[in-house]
Amino acid sequence: MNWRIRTGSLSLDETVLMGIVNVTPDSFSDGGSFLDPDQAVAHARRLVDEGAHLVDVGGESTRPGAEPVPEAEELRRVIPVVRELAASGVRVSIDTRKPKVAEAALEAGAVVINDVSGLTDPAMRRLAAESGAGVVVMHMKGDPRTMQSQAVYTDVVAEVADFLRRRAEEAVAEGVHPEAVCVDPGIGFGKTTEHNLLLLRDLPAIVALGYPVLVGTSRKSFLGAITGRENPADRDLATAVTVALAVERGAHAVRVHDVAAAREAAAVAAAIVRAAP
Ligand code: HH2
Repeated sequence: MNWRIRTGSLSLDETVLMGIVNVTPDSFSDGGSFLDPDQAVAHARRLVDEGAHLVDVGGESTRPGAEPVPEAEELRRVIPVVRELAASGVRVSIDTRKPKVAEAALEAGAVVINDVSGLTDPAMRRLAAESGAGVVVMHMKGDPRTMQSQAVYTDVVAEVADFLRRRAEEAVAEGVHPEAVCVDPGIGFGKTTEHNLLLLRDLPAIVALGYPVLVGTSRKSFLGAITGRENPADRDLATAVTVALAVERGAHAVRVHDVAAAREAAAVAAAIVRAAP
């Protein structure tokens, strides 16, 4: 199985490692660390050296309660970083909800659109179809400002799977190549700890949709709630456990801050899954 991205495809035989680079002052874990474009580029290169297949560049925090960032400011933050990385051959995914930002990032060389609003904006679907970019369709309830007050589900796994199926089908109907679509249950986006755990436990229900599945648990607050680790940077061990379990349950890609740890966790989990008698 392959995931079609703009310039070719990524093999899913091995877990795809998406390294996180937030060019923001306020991301919950690395906010303020990589606001300077040179620092962001240097960090992205470190992640590639550690094994990242893709680097996810974002200029707007989507942590619960985060304030939206104006388009011009988001462009100012991310485009120089995308341009420099893409020019040196790094595969870049642009983490944005704004079609204009995605479009400029694609022009600067990005190959994947990572849209945490699930391609709800028709302009984003059009752009995805016309550009041939890979797309991540993620589940979120409401928007980052309000999502935690909307964390109400009758059956979270069925509802998230149904949302992803409908959004993916809509994108394909509007011209996005079916093999360009990757789906993501949106861990932490309008979900309680219990909802996140159920989505991870029952991940095979998302995998059964037939699209590549990306999982983003990295350093998120439910891991702090379980382990007592208050500082997000201290949650990489807990994150690695989720990576192993997600891979064991069929995830094809993971979005992480600590790429080196995730790489080992994914490799061990995949080896166990594939062990021959
Ligand atoms: N999580 C975050 C941001 N983008 N994209 C996808 N596809 N899946 C995710 O789970 C996901 C995502 C939030 O994490 P982070 O970027 O570390 O923090 P912030 O939103 O505060 O910048």
